[in-house]
Amino acid sequence: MRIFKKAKAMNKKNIGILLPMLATSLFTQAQGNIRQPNVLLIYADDLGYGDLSCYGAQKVSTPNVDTLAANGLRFTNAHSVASTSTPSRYALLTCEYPWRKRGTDVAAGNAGMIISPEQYTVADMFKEAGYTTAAFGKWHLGLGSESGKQDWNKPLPVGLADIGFDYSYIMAATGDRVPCVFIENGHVANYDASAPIYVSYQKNFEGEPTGKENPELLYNLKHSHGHNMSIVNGIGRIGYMKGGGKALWKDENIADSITAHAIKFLKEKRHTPFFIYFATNDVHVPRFPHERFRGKTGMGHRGDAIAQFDWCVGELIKTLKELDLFENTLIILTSDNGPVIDDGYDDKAEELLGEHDPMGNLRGGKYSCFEAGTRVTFIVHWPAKIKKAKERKALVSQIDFLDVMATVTGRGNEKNLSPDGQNNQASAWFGKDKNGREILFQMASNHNISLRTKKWKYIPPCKGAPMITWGPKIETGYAAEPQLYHDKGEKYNKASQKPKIVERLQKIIENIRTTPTNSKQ
Ligand code: NG6
Ligand code: CA
Repeated sequence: MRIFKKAKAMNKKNIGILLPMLATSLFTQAQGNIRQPNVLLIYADDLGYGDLSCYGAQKVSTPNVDTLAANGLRFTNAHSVASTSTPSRYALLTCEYPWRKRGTDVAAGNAGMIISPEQYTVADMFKEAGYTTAAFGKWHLGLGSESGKQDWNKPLPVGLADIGFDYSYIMAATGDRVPCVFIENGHVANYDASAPIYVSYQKNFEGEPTGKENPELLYNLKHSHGHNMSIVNGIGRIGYMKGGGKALWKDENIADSITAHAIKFLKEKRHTPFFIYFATNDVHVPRFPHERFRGKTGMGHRGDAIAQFDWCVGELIKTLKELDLFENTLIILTSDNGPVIDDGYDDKAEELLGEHDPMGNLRGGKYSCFEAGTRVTFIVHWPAKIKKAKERKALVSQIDFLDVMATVTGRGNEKNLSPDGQNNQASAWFGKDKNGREILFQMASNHNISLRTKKWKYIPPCKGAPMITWGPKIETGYAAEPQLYHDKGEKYNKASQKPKIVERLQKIIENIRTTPTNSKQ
């Protein structure tokens, strides 16, 4: 079985790989100004298939994203690997399915690093190819060597630098989880020595107010379910923290802050090829956009957070254009999972939704086995390569990110570099192949793995209630019977009419659960 370890990428065997890379890079240098393309991944959080105007949204306008779609490829059947954040992000960065790794469920803010330093990541791959690499915004993949043992007042011993990122300015977990501070290259940014930081997911710190006991202190947002532990910026969170002082973030400034840091990085690193992982907090809860976006959509904070997301995209585009890098920058815009309307705060997202359909006519949503859980917006913009705007129905999965990106850096003809990705998908991602994958896998929050082919969607039988029981009003897709759908809306279960197909697809799922895709290369 192949083992995808970072060390392996550097051993002698791989000189065979590195030499052609060197040749490619010499070749590109010899061409004058032509250099390897920059790559900007814009990774939204909980953005629905129907949340962008280029995907049919009417009540919110996303002109900057729409420009990318209008000059690039807009995919209609592209998927994240899971319907929640941590497993999706794990899969995107390592291109290993999350069910192969313990601890990839929605992570606490004090989780230790989930991707181990020995693992090979997309950032490692870019670094090997001579790129400068950076991550901004939501992380949610753990930090430090051991869960719950971090000393947030000192540099964290293990972090993004160990998995290929030269620079990072990130939130440890989510907006709704403590610690509510940015971490820059493993240190708390704007660290305030007068307010040392303590974090616990077990118990509160003496004398600290909580959303549960002190609801009068929730001056910015009240919770609708959960989120009643520590209060930061007048908003209740998951987990307890003490201290932080001037390092504590203000939710209304998060989008500005990550955008400003990314722009600074772009300006400084303009002369080398770069890979930027730009992971927004929008449109995850707590949604609390800057006041200049408030009231823009009439849909309250959720809609306004979409407008804010679009603004971030616009600022990045503007900067790339100013630096004359827009032509040769590959931009991929997508989301970690599908949408949820009320995810635990009373932000009036349900009341003000009106005709807007975040799910874009798909069934289910975040957390779910149904399509809205993982079918996400996916736009590929690369002026140097993609000359004509197109809609693409190809089946595309984020599990192929690393291997497809390897082809972008000139490593196209090698074996796949990740446990589960396929480099032969590059032609679909860049518009040449109209079909994409034959099969892709979608993991729900209960770990049930569904499968999609061009024709069928198969959801294996599993335990669990048909609706989420703890807050969000979302159909889970969990059922004791197998489900086989041909229709986009997943309404008509054909499983009992097509037992042979069910049997075949069930076997494929059992196989992918235990056997990495590239283990037999
Ligand atoms: C849930 C949170 C939800 C969100 C989610 C993770 C509660 C009641 N709900 O447990 O608000 O944080 O986890 O979302 O705590 S994700 O997009 O990062 O996966
Ligand atoms: Ca998410």
